[in-house]
Amino acid sequence: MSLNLKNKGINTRVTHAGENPDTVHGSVGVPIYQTSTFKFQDADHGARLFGGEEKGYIYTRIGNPTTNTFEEAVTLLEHGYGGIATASGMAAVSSVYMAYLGAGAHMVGTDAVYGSSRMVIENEFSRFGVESSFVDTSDLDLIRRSMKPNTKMLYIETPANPTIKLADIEACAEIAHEHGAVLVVDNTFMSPILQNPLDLGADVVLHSITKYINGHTDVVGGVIITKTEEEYSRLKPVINALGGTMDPHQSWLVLRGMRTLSLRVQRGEENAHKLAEYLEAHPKIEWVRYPGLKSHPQHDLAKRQMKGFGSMISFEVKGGVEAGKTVLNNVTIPQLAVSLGGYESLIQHPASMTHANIPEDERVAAGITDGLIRFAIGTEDVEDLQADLEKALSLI
Ligand code: LCS
Repeated sequence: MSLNLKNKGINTRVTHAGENPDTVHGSVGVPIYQTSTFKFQDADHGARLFGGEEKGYIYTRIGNPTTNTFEEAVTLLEHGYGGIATASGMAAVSSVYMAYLGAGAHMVGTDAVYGSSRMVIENEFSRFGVESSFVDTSDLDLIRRSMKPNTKMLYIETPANPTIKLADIEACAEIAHEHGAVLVVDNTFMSPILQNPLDLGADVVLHSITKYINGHTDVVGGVIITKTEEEYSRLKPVINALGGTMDPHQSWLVLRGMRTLSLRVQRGEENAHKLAEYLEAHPKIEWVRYPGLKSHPQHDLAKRQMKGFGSMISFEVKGGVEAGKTVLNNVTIPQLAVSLGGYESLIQHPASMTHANIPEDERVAAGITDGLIRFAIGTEDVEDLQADLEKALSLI
């Protein structure tokens, strides 16, 4: 009897999606098909595979059983039609841009996206005649005003990195579709456990799986999931041709990491909620932004479109950059490193690190102020994290 996961809950899906792809030996663990190419049965078989008359593997850049198992599993979690795994999150982002944008096209994007997702448009795609408007996508009227007759894509990150501002996915889908544009959502900060943009009208969702989906800070990767066969058929040849596909060993590691995704996400969120409340009440803290706090300007939207509030917090210490450095240099459990979504807590300073490539005026206009500290909360004991922060804050 085969297991039908379509009618099962998210925890059952995460545990069993992509199980038993080995029909030869029945291995429970997913095998790694570490091969670059696949042998045809005969000349006609090879021709049929290339002609698309028969399904089968040809060459690992185009498709591989281990990678395909991961793609099917993550597609099931995002309620999509098809998934395409990529070598990194940026390979996913750039491939989506390449598929939908060209000379004379315009895109509207979240101003506080991950730095490279913005800079690759402003510095590279602009050389090929792509226009862009990066705006505060928590403001629906501003999005509407930014759309032009040649806008082909609305690209949002929600919550945005690192301002933790939200965009209303359903409303963005409506605006994009009214203008004949696609809505693409970078769902990295939520993971498929806490937010499913395709259910809210998005056409394409993508993740840096370097973060929550892999969750162990040992792999870089990305994935794109489409809502329809049409979007999948638009994207798949672009990624095959650009070559930023995922390697079979990478796919195996990511599948292994993904099995504990819902447990890690739940634990991280519990910790984050408590720490956000602790920081908000602390006399040395200027402000805290976390979607689970009533003080978050879009707390109601968070409750409506997200299944949980996640484990990313941003905050600013009274005394600005220098006081912030005291915290960064004196915490001992969170490690001072970029990235997020791993089992361990990480802390960093976006203005001088992840978002340093954005020109200062644009960065500050997007709300990424000099004093902002980004805190990615892991699965440690929350009492230990709080005591560690308290000690660092006491040194200011
Ligand atoms: N999208 C988001 C929301 C990200 O945070 C990142 C990387 C990417 C896409 C790109 O993914 P990658 O190619 O690195 O897998 N964010 C990082 C960050 O915040 N710190 O270091 C990398």
